[in-house]
Amino acid sequence: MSNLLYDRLFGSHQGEQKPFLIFADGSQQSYDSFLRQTARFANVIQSIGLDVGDRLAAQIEKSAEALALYAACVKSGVIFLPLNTAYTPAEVSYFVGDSGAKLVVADQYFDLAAVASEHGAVLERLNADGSGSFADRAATASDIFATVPRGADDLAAFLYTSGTTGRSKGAMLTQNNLLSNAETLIGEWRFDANDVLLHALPIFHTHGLFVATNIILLAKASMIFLPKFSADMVIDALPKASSMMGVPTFYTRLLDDPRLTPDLTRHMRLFISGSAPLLAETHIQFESRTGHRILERYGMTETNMNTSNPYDGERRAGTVGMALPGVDMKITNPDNGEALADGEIGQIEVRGPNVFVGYWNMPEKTREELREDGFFITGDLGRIDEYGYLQIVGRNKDLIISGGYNIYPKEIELVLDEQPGVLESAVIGAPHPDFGESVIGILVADSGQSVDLDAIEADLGKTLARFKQPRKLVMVESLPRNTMGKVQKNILRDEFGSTFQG
Ligand code: MCA
Ligand code: AMP
Repeated sequence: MSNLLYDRLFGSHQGEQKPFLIFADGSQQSYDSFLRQTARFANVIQSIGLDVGDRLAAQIEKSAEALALYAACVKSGVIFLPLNTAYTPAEVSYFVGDSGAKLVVADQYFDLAAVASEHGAVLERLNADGSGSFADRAATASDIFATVPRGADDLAAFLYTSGTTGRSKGAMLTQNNLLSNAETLIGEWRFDANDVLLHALPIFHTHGLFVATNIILLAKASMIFLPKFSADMVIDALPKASSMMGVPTFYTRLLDDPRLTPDLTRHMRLFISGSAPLLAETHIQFESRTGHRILERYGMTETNMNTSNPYDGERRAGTVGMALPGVDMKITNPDNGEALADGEIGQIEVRGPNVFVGYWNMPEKTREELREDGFFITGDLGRIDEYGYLQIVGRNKDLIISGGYNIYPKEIELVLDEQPGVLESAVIGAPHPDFGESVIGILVADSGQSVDLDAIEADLGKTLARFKQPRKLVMVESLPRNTMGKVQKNILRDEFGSTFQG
C-alpha cells in the first residue's frame, strides 16, 4: 500500500538535484538533500516511539528543518501540528494538552520544558540553524526510511483555529484534503517546474505551509525561502522570482516602498493575495504601480482554498472569484440554512474534497459547523455578484484578522476580565493602515476600583502572543447592550473605528 500524500508530493523527487529551497544568502537545498533529511527525521520520530496517528507539535522558526519535519510526519504517518512561533508557553500548553501530542519539537529559546512534562510529552530541540537535540539524533540516523502506508482519508495534520468561546479547535485535515486542493490550485494558477515562488509567509498556517509549499512540491518547482516578510528582502528577491503569495499587509508595505516599480516586477508571472480582505484600493494601486493585477483567493484553515479569481479571465478587485473546480458553494440564510438567490447576502457554505473532517475531540462543535450533507458553514458573509464572483461582505463570527492572523475577541476578553479592578470588557477590531484590522480592548472598572492600564499591558504579554494583544486599551463607564443584554459591538466599532486612522 502506498502513502498517497507522500508519494504525490515527494515521491518522485528522490535523487533530484534541482533546488527545492533557495535561501536569502543565495545558498540552496536540493530536493534530494531535503528528502534525505526528511528520512533521517522520520527515523528519529519513530525511534522516539511515535506511531501512526500520534501527534507531533512543532514550535520552530521558519527553516528548511521545519519543512523537513512536516515531510517526515507525512512519511511516517504521524499527524503534524505546527504552532505559531509567537505563542506563549501558556498558549502552547493548551494545544499540547488538547491534541495529546506525544512529542514537542521546539526551538531552544521556547521555554516549554514545564509544558512538555505537564502533558507527559517528550521535548526535543530543533533550532533554525539546524542544531539541537533532535538534529543531533538525526545526524546519526539513517537516510533511508520505509514510507508508512497511508490513504486518502487518513489524517495528515491538525491546525488549531480559535473558537468563538475562546477555546481553540483542532481542525483535522486528511491527506486528501491537502492533496486535492494542491492539485486543483496548481492547475488553476498554472504552476510548473519553471516557477520560483517568493516565500515570505510563516509556515505554521495553511497559507504558507499547504498552499505555497504543497504547490511547489507538486510542481517540482523552487522557492526563495525568506525567514519572514521584510520589504528589503522581498525587493531584493523579486527579480529572481516568478510568483509570490502574500497577505494584504505584504502588498500595502510594498506599495509604501518607492522601489516597487514596473521594472522590479517585470518578469513576475503572478501575485496572489489571501487570508484577509484585500482592499480594492490596494488592488488598483498595485496595478497602477506595477502593471500586475493581484489574484485574490479565499480560504480557511478548515477548508483550504475555496474560491479564486481566474488566472486568465478578469481578476475583479474586491472579490475573491469563483468556486474552485470540485468545490460546491452556496449562500444561505443564516436563520434556516436555506439557499439564497444570487445577489443576496447570506452565509457562505462550502463542500468538497478540500473540507476538513471535523474538530478534534469536539463532536458538538463539528456538528454545529459541518452539516451532514458535507457543507461547512464558514461564518463569512457574502454575495455572488452579477458576474458570478463572490464578494465577502462581512463575518457572522466575532473575529478580527490582523495582518492575516486570526484573533478571537472572546479569548482576549477572558484575559482582560481577570485583570485587577476590571468588571468587564469588550474587544473589537478597528481598521488599521498596516494590519488591515487591529485590536482595541474596552474596559469597564469595578465600582470604586482603579485600573492600571500599564500593568494590564505588561500582564497580557505574559499570556497572549504579541499579535493578539490590544494595541489600544480604553476605559468606558459601561458597555452598550441590547434588550437581551448582549454587548452591541457595532456601537463600539462606530465609536472607536477611527482609532488607528491618520
Ligand atoms: C506581528 N505582529 C503583529 C502581527 N505580526 N501584530 C498584529 N498583527 C500581526 N499580524 C507584531 C509583533 O509581535 C511585533 O510587535 C510587531 O508586530 C512586529 O513584529 P515582526 O515580527 O516584525 O512582524 P511584522 O513584520 O510586523 O509581521 C507582520 C506580517 C506577519 C508580515 C504581516 O504578521 C505575517 O507574516 N503575517 C502573515 C500571516 C499568515 O500567514 N496568515 C495566514 C493564515 P511590537 O511592534 O510590539 O514589537 S492561513 C489563513 O488565514 C487562511 C487559510 C487563508 O486563507 O490563507
Ligand atoms: P483562518 O481561520 O486563519 O483560516 O482564516 C480564515 C478566514 O480568513 C476566513 O473565514 C475569512 O474570514 C478570512 N479570509 C481568508 N481569505 C480571505 C479573503 N481573500 N478575503 C477576505 N477574507 C478572507
